Amino acid sequence: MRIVVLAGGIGGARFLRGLKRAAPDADVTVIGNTGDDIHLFGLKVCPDLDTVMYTLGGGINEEQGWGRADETFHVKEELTAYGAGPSWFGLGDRDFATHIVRTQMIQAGYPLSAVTEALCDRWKPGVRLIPMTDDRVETHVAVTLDGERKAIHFQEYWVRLRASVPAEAIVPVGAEQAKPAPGVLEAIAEADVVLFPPSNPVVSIGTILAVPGIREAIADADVPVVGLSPIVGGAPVRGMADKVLAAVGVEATAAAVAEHYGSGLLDGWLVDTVDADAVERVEAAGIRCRAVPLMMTDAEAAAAMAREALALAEEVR
Ligand code: GDP
Ligand code: FO1
Ligand code: CA
Repeated sequence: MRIVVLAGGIGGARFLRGLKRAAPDADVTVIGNTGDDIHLFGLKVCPDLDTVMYTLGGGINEEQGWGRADETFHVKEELTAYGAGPSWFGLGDRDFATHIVRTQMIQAGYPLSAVTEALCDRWKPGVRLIPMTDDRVETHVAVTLDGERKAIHFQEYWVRLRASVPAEAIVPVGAEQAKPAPGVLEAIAEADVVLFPPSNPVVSIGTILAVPGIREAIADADVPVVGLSPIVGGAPVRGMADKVLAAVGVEATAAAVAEHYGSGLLDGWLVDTVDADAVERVEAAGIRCRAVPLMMTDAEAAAAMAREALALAEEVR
């Protein structure tokens, strides 16, 4: 079975770990979000691609959900000693090697998709990880700070400000000019099922869908598209999805997120058992809906969710 998964970082990666367990023989292609990418110290950092690669490759810092296990921060300390900022983004020594190799290959002329493939040759994530585009897309957030309206990089909004101020708009800078990376549209066209893991609907899956051609390819593909809600009990399980959903005028509920994706895209939607009352509303929107446990407490819980998603895909096929 060929499965295509649109993924951000932590939520997507943990779901993918479950999917691999639930469908070990499936051919999984992950279309990764690159809107979180940030250039620091002359290096290109791809947080969501790295989170998927490290998580599935066994190098992730499990508690944090991002960055490397057994990490040290000597380079970061030395940079801070030189007053070389920013100091709010925690780049570890092992992680720096990934960004150095990636930046070297980019500067040698390789597209991000080829670089990602090369990095995955080491990590062997067990899925094909393709960035949504090889072109530069960076998510910026419009905020008002000290009475002044400005657009800041998503990472500054989330990591430095902890999303403590309202997000007034989310702007995937460069998305309109971006083209799907090689293999993305082909993977969607050949898929037997497309899954939207419980990733951030706005700055992860939304950003991937903002690359011209991707949303259309999924909508036009005559295969089941099934998603899982990242919102449980009216709140994100972690992170700032409620803040960025508010920016696009969507309430932070499991049903509202399904409606936001729309029946033109989604055929099925899984909500957590605490949101069973949302099933009727989602079905009324023309999307088949089931309430199942959606907390990824461990790989087996995530595998159970993946099995439910694949079962729902067969039901709507
Ligand atoms: P990020 O790029 O690191 O923010 O990761 P993603 O965009 O892939 O996923 C972030 C989303 O994952 C957040 O909105 C969380 O609510 C969601 N999430 C994290 N853990 C869980 C979980 O155990 N269950 C569900 N349903 N959602 C989760
Ligand atoms: N998230 C944080 O909350 N604090 C950090 O210092 C931080 C550093 C970091 C370094 C490399 C990397 O790949 C990811 C990192 N993240 C950090 C996570 C990153 O902000 C992700 O984009 C978030 O998970 C939201 O998408
Ligand atoms: Ca992310």
